[in-house]
Amino acid sequence: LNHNTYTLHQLGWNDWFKNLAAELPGENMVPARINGKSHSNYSILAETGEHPASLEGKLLRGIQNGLSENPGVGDWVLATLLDDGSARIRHMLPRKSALYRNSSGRVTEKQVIVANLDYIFIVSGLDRDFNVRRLERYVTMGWESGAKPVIVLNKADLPGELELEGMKYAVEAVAPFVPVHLVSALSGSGVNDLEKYLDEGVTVALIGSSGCGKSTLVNSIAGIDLQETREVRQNDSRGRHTTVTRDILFPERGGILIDNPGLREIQLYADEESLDMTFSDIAELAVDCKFSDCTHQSEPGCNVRRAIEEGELDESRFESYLKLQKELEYHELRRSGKKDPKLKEISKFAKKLRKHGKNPGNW
Ligand SMILES: Nc1nc2c(ncn2[C@@H]2O[C@H](COP(=O)(O)OP(=O)(O)OP(=O)(O)O)[C@@H](O)[C@H]2O)c(=O)[nH]1
Ligand SMILES: [Mg+2]
Ligand SMILES: [Zn+2]
Repeated sequence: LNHNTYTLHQLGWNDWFKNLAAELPGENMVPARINGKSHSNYSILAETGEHPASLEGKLLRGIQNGLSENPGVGDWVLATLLDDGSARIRHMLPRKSALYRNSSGRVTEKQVIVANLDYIFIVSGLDRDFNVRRLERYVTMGWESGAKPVIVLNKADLPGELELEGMKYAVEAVAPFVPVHLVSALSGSGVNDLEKYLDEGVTVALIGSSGCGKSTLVNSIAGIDLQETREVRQNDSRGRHTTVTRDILFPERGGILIDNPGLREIQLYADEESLDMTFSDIAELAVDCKFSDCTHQSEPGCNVRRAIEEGELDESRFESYLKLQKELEYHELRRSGKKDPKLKEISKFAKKLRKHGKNPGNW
């Protein structure tokens, strides 16, 4: 078990959550943050330390009836601590930000990957994993999350120096406004540059394909090998032993790191505005198309096609944009009637930039 205890502030608690919690009914409840989940078994961190937890029946039914979302790692909850050291989760607090994906089931549903993050480290290995098209996909999810995306190109010890600069340049070209870091989690080079994002109460989540080095990086940032301390044994409802992997780590310098298992295939969950953030170069070009609803296929006076023809815009980037746009439309159609009100809330990608507070490229 984890013997460290953390203050609520160290866990990421703030006045925003405090005010929301004050609205919720119930007695004998304490705030806690979910740091592990396996099926219906949860692990939560409260001021008293770590507790195995399960959802209260009423909350569970609310989730089944679509009245409440399913809590995930990073979520803040209100829980009642029981005498045996376990806890009952009674409410989930609204999310400040969250990374979602679309489920690949029969009906598209959004699933939370991690909640309440301030920064999202999009990790890519500078090996065979390197793929700018996939990065565009992750960056779009990153903008959608409401957290600030940061690209971390890992395994910088592998390519030669010239090649390295070329790769960084290629990534900067496809991810406007997103800072890009070259690091080697293995040798530790460049890892210090990532520490500036971490501060007490600040949550950083890592995503990226399996094998890109997220866990190695998390250990390198935290400065210790935490791997073996990361599993919690607990009993499930039938008394069986199950293992919940803890995904939240606390580096000594402060901050909260959330590791995630690599996603084999990412079903994009995002809206048009997040796509426009990722492809802001195309969105800007489109402003000067003759028709405001130009699809950039064969319309006269299309500024996007002009830019492609004149070599200003990479055609494969434009194709990537169209592909992701199609995918979003497809999921939109399949989504089970329930429309996320947030989809309509924000009308321009510029708004999102402003929300993040100017000075992009250098959070
Ligand atoms: N050369 C090199 N190898 C690295 C580096 N970082 C990680 N690796 C290796 O890459 C492999 C995968 O690393 P992990 O940290 O397990 O990758 P992950 O992203 O956590 O993978 P999943 O948990 O499956 O999503 C391991 O063999 C690491 O030793 C690096 O900076 N350079
Ligand atoms: Mg891992
Ligand atoms: Zn056009």
